[in-house]
Order: sequence, then structure tokens, then C-alpha cells
Amino acid sequence: GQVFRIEDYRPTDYIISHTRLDFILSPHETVVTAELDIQRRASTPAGTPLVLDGDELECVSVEIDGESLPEAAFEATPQKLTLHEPPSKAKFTLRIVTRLDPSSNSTLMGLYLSSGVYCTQCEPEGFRRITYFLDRPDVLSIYTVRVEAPEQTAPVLLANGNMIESGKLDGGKHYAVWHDPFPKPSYLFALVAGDLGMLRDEFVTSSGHKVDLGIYVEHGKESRATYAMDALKRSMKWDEEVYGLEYDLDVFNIVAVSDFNMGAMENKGLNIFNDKYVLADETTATDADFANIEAIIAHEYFHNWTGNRITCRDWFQLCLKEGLTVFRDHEFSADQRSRAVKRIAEVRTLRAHQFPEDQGPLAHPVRPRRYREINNFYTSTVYEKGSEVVRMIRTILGPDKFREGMDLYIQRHDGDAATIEDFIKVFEEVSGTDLSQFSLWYHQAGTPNVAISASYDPAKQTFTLDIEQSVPPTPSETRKRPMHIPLAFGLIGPDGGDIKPSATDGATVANGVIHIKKRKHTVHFHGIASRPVLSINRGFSAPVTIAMEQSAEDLLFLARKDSDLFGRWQALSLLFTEALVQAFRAVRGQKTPVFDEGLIRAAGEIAADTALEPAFRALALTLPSEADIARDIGANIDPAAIHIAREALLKAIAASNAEGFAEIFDAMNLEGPFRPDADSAGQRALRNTLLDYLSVADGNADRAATQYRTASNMTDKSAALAILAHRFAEDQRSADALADFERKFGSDPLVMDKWYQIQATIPGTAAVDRVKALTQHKGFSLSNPNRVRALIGSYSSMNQTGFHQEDGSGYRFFAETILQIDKGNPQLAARLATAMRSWRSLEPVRREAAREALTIIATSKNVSTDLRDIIERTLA
Ligand code: HT7
Ligand code: ZN
Repeated sequence: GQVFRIEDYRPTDYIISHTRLDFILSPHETVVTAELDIQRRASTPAGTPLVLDGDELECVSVEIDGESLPEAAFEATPQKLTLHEPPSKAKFTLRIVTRLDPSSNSTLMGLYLSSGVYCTQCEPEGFRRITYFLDRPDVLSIYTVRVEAPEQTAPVLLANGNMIESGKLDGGKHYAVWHDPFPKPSYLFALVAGDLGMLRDEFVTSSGHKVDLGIYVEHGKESRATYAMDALKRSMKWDEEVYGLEYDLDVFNIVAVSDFNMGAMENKGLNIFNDKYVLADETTATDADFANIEAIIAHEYFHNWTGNRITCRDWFQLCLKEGLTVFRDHEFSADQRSRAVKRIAEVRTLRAHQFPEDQGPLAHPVRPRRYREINNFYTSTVYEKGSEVVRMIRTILGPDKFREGMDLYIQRHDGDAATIEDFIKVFEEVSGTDLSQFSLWYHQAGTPNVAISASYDPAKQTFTLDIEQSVPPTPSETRKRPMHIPLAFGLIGPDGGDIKPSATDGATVANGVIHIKKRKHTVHFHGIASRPVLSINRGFSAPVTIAMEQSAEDLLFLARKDSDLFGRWQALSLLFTEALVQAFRAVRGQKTPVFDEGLIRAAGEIAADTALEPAFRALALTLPSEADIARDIGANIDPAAIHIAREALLKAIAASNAEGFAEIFDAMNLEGPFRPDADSAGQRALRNTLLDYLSVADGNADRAATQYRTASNMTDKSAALAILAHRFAEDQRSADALADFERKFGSDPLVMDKWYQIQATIPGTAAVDRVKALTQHKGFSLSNPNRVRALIGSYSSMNQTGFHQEDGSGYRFFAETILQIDKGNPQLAARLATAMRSWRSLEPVRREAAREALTIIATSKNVSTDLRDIIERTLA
């Protein structure tokens, strides 16, 4: 396939100043008329051919300035429209009619039907499935859109911007005209038409402008959108307070649809959401669902400035809008909730998804230089590592200069299609700092490793750090340059207080941050009266791995005393990881794992420490996942042995702390009305973490069965169901609870996704047959991404023992399923397939089985470009 390269970027020969679209909607035959006001650039020679992008299009007619074009003047294929000799005048209007079949569009890109609702998804290259266009983000145009449909089946007609006209037509039809005054790229175009309920509200901006807010959902589900509406208003306020950014149209609409490839889409003034990230109430959604809704509503809203008003020059710059907007939504959630808890959750996600991506065959820079399929670059690296890079800029500059830089970015580039260079430049200008070495974070793939050895000289009262950085080789990048790594740190004295180092190497250390820039550094801290304990990479100031010999005693000290809560969590998690890796080795060597009593006691102390918020205690007590442990072991992974090792540690903690855990569990009063706020969610998280330990300690399902029966909210109900299904499958109460859940929620697909996921993640070799059987369940469908992710996605990425079976049956089933999904929805198939990216780290038997399954896909006929790209890079 074709490879796109960043160095080939060239502005277009023509611009499209105004785009008028007319949609006559019909399920099988929608007619789209596009009128494009085209201007030839002054630098473009007259007669230069005009080539517009298309994708599976049927061209009905082409006119220029009201005249049909003779056959010889143009060529229309499903993939492009070429005007061989456009008019030589500087401006002309091109009128194109295309015919679409939304009902058979299973790709969920372009115009499609989701449960009878017409909707669109245009990012990154879906607009070309609607009409021929210069479908690239640097072509900004003003859109006026007329939508016509039968009033009965589509009483709601929406597009971007403000509605300027509407009316009735003969034959039971009606129409609406929407105008968006802000020039935008085609990927931000959106249209929705259907029979939907609406939750209405309003927001008055800080300068007094009234904005009508609407959230459109399936009829009867309006009340389930109240949390999303509240999150939207909080986001609007936050962006005004923190960045001085106000909303700019009279209307802001959100539509929830049930078939969607990703979480949501920031179309100007008309966000379209996966309904999973809009609909929530206490009986159907968990605390994690509420937190996700808050974060994604904020994310899409924040795109209005970082993405829409300032967009990307080309798709290589995707992190310009995504990394920055993720950073903004992370900060929003940190302000709404507990900052430390939010940061720990972010780091867990980064380590679970981005680190393996960066350390495997799909590694790529935050700003890639080439791609074959842009859909495959909506990655954890672009989004999450991209956000970490912005966070480091703030760490290096400090909050005030960072805000000054953001202000300059907005002021200078409003209305532009910008680049990462533009972004870095504003921060260099406001701070006078040279960020050229820092910008390697955008260009160099791979997770840097920082090796640190510490020594204390009591005679000289000097504490010395020898530091060495390295970046491992990644595909097509073998030699790496040293990066600028800002490591926040603390030196902790025996009383647990931070020591203020009196004299240091000033060039390298500033404001509690060691700035590593060379391959090797030696940093001396003078006047240190006794050996300090080093707390390094506080708050996870840099997305790196740290290799440092720290004694268990020092780590236990940090877990108890670090003034940085993130540091406490990190120390404990390092101790758990080390214990689990040792236990894994013991299991592999046919020995019984033994664990350090101090660590087991520390878990009990943290659980009981009421000075700590419950959400933190819950996170601290959560052992690294089996996938986390596998990553730490690194090679020759045997998931079955990892499972045994993890269960052994869980049992050891549970057995020694059972009494204390039971006391805390019983004392936590969960009465009173449900509240989705962070404090209440934290209490439920701690209680449910303890419920798992206590069920292990008790060795029976009593507590979980009782909680399943009595729980009045979905968080507690689904937590109890997971424990029953995962730990007590033999107990009749487990099967009964699963049946009960299905009876109660069988007609609610989003809730049933929890039922699929819980069963898909039951560990053990029976998983493959169980998951296969569930694909035949009446509520399951391979064409709905949420169902597929709940069952197939969870199975392949969250069930290590069930998926990575020695006989390869898990991989073969997965390969067959992916091939089937690929026929209808290539994007979804390609994304799922990334679950195989770490196959080379498996032990030899499983590794070979995984290679065979990947080869089945690679050698199949008619594999999509999306899937082929992932599989070929994975196998390379
Ligand atoms: N900017 C949006 C990305 C997106 C998307 C990309 C490809 C295919 C479908 C998609 N749906 C949404 C979402 C975001 O990051 O805000
Ligand atoms: Zn985004």
C-alpha cells in the first residue's frame, strides 16, 4: 500500500472558501449535492488539474458555474474526482451530486445509520465517503448545510453551527438549514437526523453570551443524560477559569449513538458520542463509567479550542490536538476529583497501554513521520504520551510561563492549521528557553530508561546520584539521541520530612526537578546530615522507566512516609511487583512462593490509615495486573504461572489482614442516597477492593452473594458479580447471579456489556469456549463495536490465562473473529488486533502459536488496509 510521508507535505493548489451541502436523506438512497466555492491560489498556474478525494462514492453529476461538464473534462471513480482542466479564472463553483446508501455502511465512517438514526463520522478521512472533497485538515471552509428528511422518522435535523432556517415540505417531509461561521476542516463536519429525545439546558459564558445546550438520546433515556449535562457545564466553566477560553456559538449539541468506533467526536458545535459515554444513572452505570463520562465530555468540549479553532496542518500533527486536549482533560478531572488519585490512575493507564506499545513492534513517535493507514495512529502514544509531553513542558517552564505560552498559541494560531513546531515555538518565545532537545519527545519513539545509583558519604555529608539515560531501539530507529528528562524528586530524612538540599549542581537541579540532558550525569547534594531516601520521578514527572537498586526497607519507608502521595503508591507498587516476579520464578521452579511479612503488614496499615482518602487506599491495595507483571518479567512469559503467583500474594495479604479488613469493610456505611462524586466513589472502591480480599480469606461466596443481592447501585452490584463469577464459578450462587443480571438488564445493551466483560475475563482454559458461546448470545453482534469490545476486546486484553492458552486455541478463535469483523468494520478489526503486539515476549510454545494465528490473518484474502497494516508491523 501507499506510504504517506511528512516530508511530502505541500499546500493544496486550490482552496474551498465555502461549502454548501444539501442532503435528501433516505436509508438506501441519500442524495448529496455539494456546491464548492473554489479558488485557485495565486501561486497555482491556470489549468492545473483539480483532484478531489473520494471513497466508495457514486458520482451522479458534475457542474461548473451551472454548466454540466462534458465527459472528457473530468473523470470520476469511487476513489477520486479529477477535473483535467479546471476553468482558468481564479474563482468558480463546482457542483457535485453523489448518491449514498447509509443503511449498508457498516464501517461507521462517513454517513451511516445507527438504530435508525442518521449520523456521520468524518475524522480522519470519512468526509470523502459523503462527497468528493479536498479531504485534509488544512483545507478550511465555511459550511452551510441543508438537511431534508421525512418528519415522522426524523423529527430532529442537526448539523454544525447555528440553525438559520427550517420548514415543512410536501409529502410529510421537513428541512433545516444550519450555518457554521467558523471555517473548519472537513473532518469536523457532522450531521444527525432521527427520532431522538432531548435534555435541554443553557450556559451563560463569562462575557454574558447565552448558549443553548442539548443532549440528544434515545427516547425515554433523557434522565440518564443529566450527569453528562452537568459535566458539560463544569467543563465550560473550567475552560473559562483556567485558560480564559469561552464557547463561541449560540448552540452546543451532543448526540449519543449506539454504534461508534471510538469514544466520541468533537465536530464543531455538534459532538457525537458513543452512548456509553453519555448515559449513566446509579442503577446502570459504575463509578468508572461516571468518571469516563466526565473526562470524555470535557475532552470533546475542550477540542473546541484545541483542535477546532486551531486545527492540524496534516495528520502527522494529530498529537497537536490530541496530546494537548488529553492533558487538558486530565487537569480538569484532577481539579474536579482527587489530584493524586487521578494521577495514579493516569499512570496506570499509561503503563498498561502506552509502555507496551512503545516497547513493541507498533512503537512510533508521538509525532510519526510516516503512515500507511492514519486510522491506526489514534494510539496511546499520540494521545497519552502526547499529553505527558505537554505536562513536561509545564514542569520545565512552570505554570505561569506555560499559561503565557498557551495564551500566545491561541492568539497567534486561532483559525490556523498548525504544526508541533508552531506549538513548541510559543513556549520558547515566552520563556526564552531553547526546547530543541526537549522536542525529541515528539520525534523519537521508545520509553527512555533512567538508571540511577545513589551513594551517601557520611564524612563529607554528601549524597551523590550517578544517572545514565538510554532509549531502546524501536522499529526503523536504532540510534537514539539523549533526551531532556525532567525528574521531580525529593530527599527524605529519617523523620519523613523532605530535606532541602543546600548546595547542588545548579545547572541540573532546579525547583525540585533534576533536568537530565546528557547521557550521563553525576549530581551531588551537599550538607546532608544523614543518609536520605530518594523519592524519584515524583508525580510521574517524566514517562520513563527507572532502574534503581532500592532496598525493600527504603521502599517500605517511602510507602509509609513520602510526602508525595504518588511516591507512596509507586513505592508500594514496586514492592508488590518485585514480590510477584519472585513468586513467578518460584512457581516456574515448582516451589511455593513466600512473601515478606513487612510488605503484607504494610498493606494492612494502608487499608486502615484513615488519614488517607479511601480511593487512594483502594488503589494502593490493588495488586499489579497479570499484564503488568508480564511486562515486568519481559521475556518468556508464562501467563499461567503469573496467575498462580498473583493469587498467592492476594491470599497471603488476605489471610494476614482478614480481621482488620473485615472491620473496615463492616464499618463503611453505604447507606443514604447514591452520589456519583469522587469521595463516594472512593468509598465504594475501597469497600469493593476489600470485598475481593475478604472473599479470598473466607474461601466462600457469602459476602459477595449478599452484596450482589442487596446492592442498589451498579458499582457494587457488578463488583460482587465479578467476584462471584471469577472466584466462585462452582458455587450455584454464581450462575444464579449471572442469570439474574441477564433477566434484569437483558434489554439494556450497555449494561449487558458488563455481563459480557465479566464472563470474558473469567480466568482459566474454559474461557475460549465460554467466549465462543457468548458470541451466539441473542444480544451479541459482531457489528456493534461496544459489544465486540466488551466480549472480544476484554477476552484478548484482560484475560491472560484464558487468551494465551498453550494449545493456541485462544489465538485461532481470535484470528477467525477478527477476520470476520474486518469484512464489515476494518477500523475495529485493526484496533482489536493490537492485542497481539507483545507476542514475541511469550514463552516459545505460545509464541509459535501466536505467530501461526497472525500468519492466518496475514495470508487471508481481502484483508483491509487497516488490518493488514497492523498485522504486518506486528509480524515484522
Ligand atoms: N478526535 C476524535 C477521534 C475519533 C476518531 C478517529 C477515527 C475514527 C473514528 C473516530 N471517532 C473519533 C476523538 C477524540 O480524540 O476526541
Ligand atoms: Zn480528542
